[in-house]
Amino acid sequence: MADPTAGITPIPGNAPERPESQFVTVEQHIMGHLQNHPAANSEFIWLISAITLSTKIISSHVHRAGLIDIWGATGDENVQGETVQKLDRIANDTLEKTLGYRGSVGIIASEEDNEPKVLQEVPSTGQYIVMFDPLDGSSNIDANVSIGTIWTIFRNIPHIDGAESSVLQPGVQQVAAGYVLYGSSTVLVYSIGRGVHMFTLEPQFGAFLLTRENIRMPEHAPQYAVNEAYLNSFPQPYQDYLAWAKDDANDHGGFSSRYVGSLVADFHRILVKGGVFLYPPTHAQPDGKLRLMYECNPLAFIAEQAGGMASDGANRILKKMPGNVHDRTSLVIGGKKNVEEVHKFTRADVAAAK
Ligand code: P6P
Repeated sequence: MADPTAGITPIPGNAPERPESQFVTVEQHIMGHLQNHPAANSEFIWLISAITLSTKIISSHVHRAGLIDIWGATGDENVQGETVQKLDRIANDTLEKTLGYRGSVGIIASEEDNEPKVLQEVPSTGQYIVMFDPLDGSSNIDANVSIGTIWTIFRNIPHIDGAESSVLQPGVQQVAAGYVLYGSSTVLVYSIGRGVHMFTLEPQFGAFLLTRENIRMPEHAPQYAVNEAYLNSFPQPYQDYLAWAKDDANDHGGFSSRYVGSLVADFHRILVKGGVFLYPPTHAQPDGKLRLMYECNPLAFIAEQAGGMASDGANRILKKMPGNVHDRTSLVIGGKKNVEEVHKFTRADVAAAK
């Protein structure tokens, strides 16, 4: 068989030297970065293999949606009151089953489940908590728009009784986080706090192969992503920022707008090309729409590891203390200078200093 990795040359980073022709899987890459890392153990790699396996299975379903009867809704509603798509259910069940076989996973929490689930009672084994949005943007499935899986890993806190309280940790406690984008290709992006790295699924033999290392988010790009239909219900500072961004007379030379309406797709574009994503508070969603624990925290971890920033418009996302596993938050995430431009309007302290 021809070398399947021919032409896949990772952008050199600080990874250990290896022959150009050798391909690097996610598990192999993490092993290379784990020296004296708190998660440096085989249990962690075994856990990561549940995420790579699950998302390969989900990818195969997503890319066959329509060919087999997985389109449309199940007729159920999830804890969010949202209609559960068949693919949502498939993705959620796949993640729960594979993670369930990993003895190191003590607790899982999903956007699809009311409460976190305890998988391992004995704290000495279940040392990790895994939280995920199994298929974010799933309402776009039938329109063939890119969708994604977002995941995050925390350490379990066994001396705290009950799953609900163990999962309520601030984002700075994340051990690892990442997402998988099911788009024109299926890409996995992760960080264990040692930079941000991207892998592309090679469908020929079903492996995620390293395609970009140590990704740095552009500090600034004249592009914003927001659902402008809600403009009139945004708090005034957000309206003022958007008016400033649209005003060609300003020294930024004019912004353009890109909005997919699928968080993982919008974020991945910003990670690679720069810009800023905003989901401000609205009349309908006064705390913002997006979920802190399994949407905003993982993406904020990735953004900061890539040199970007993430806030709720005022406060750093990773420092927010959750009150409930399904807490919502407003979100401003993107290039450092892009987010700072927004904060000039949304952070009274910064605005006052102007
Ligand atoms: P709106 C998808 O339903 C989602 O949760 C995110 O993926 C996306 O960023 C957001 O909602 C879009 O929300 O209100 O603009 O449709």
